[in-house]
Amino acid sequence: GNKGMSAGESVTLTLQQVADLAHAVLRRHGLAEAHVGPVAATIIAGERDECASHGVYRLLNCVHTLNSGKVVPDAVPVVHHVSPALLRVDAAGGFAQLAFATGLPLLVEKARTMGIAAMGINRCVHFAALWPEVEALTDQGLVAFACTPSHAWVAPAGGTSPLFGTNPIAFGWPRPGGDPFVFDFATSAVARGEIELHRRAGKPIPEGWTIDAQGNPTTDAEAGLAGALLTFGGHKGSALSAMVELIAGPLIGDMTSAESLAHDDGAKASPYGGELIIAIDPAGFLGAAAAEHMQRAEALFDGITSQGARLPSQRRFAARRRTPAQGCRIPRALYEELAALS
Ligand code: NDP
Ligand code: PYC
Repeated sequence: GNKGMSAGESVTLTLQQVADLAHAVLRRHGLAEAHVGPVAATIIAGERDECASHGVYRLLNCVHTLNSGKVVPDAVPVVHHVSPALLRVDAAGGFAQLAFATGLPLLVEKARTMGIAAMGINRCVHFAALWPEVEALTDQGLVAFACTPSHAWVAPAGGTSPLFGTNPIAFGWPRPGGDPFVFDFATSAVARGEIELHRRAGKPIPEGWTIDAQGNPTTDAEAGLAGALLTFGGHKGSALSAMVELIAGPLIGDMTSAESLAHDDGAKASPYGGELIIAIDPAGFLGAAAAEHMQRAEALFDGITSQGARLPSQRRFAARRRTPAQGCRIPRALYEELAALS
């Protein structure tokens, strides 16, 4: 959302400055030290990969959520073995990042032993992008899937009242010797954070993202945020969004997006509830032959890129290689707001 900004309207920070800012803001607002590292890491990664809606902008949500008492700042996640292929992590009301990191080694171990394993995170506050989590699994050579409900902001296709969350779905596939294949997107036409960035910048939003409170299409970010987001791909995104509600909600004993919004009770804090993460070991089906078949999968990616199409995450990985030297460009107004909170 911030591309093409003149030097006067933005500031450029090194990744170290981004990290210092994130750590300082989170510490100043009472987040326990065990959480500061994992929470900051996901925000720094977002800024490094030029994901404006889930980079340092998210610090505002974190601070607001901390200030409103809707997250337990010193929660201690507890891991429960459920069965040989299942584990649950009770985040105890804390941010999801520490809970994810706490459960990750056991998820990996179970996936390697059983071929497939799932981790349900319960009672977590999730404000972030999902790709850092699926990349933690592709880094271990595993195929990964993750999803989480959010708050009821999205109307089902054919309806006009907010019911679903923006409900992201992320998938990761490890690739020999290269960046993984990763996609991660909201099942709404766009993440709500992206619409918020348009509102902050005073920019209209494209048609098809939202309807206003009367159910009419709108390109006004404020009116759209007060109405409902639309699903992506009509009934298809709507069904996928319902799936996320089900498998990362009742299936793991946690909240739907409507329940999360009711729990929020007007505080406008980040969503609260569960997350489902599935890890699959390619060696589970194929044993020693897995490497040969993973190599064969490369033809699919070549088939995409050889016709000029791009892979999802290709933009992010390009940014990741650029920002360590070039730094991260942040809207000046956002930087000043965050600096005042640090
Ligand atoms: P986008 O609509 O921008 O879609 C993002 C995905 O699509 C990325 O994998 C992106 O890769 C890929 N992509 C974009 N354009 C192309 C293209 N032309 N060709 C191929 N691939 C493409 O993102 P959203 O607004 O839907 O979501 C943004 C983020 O918000 C996600 O990370 C999501 O996890 C997060 N989110 C989190 C929520 C939560 O509750 N925790 C709720 C909702 C969203 P690339 O990055 O390389 O452009
Ligand atoms: O952008 O929709 C969103 C979002 C919700 C929670 C985190 N991001």
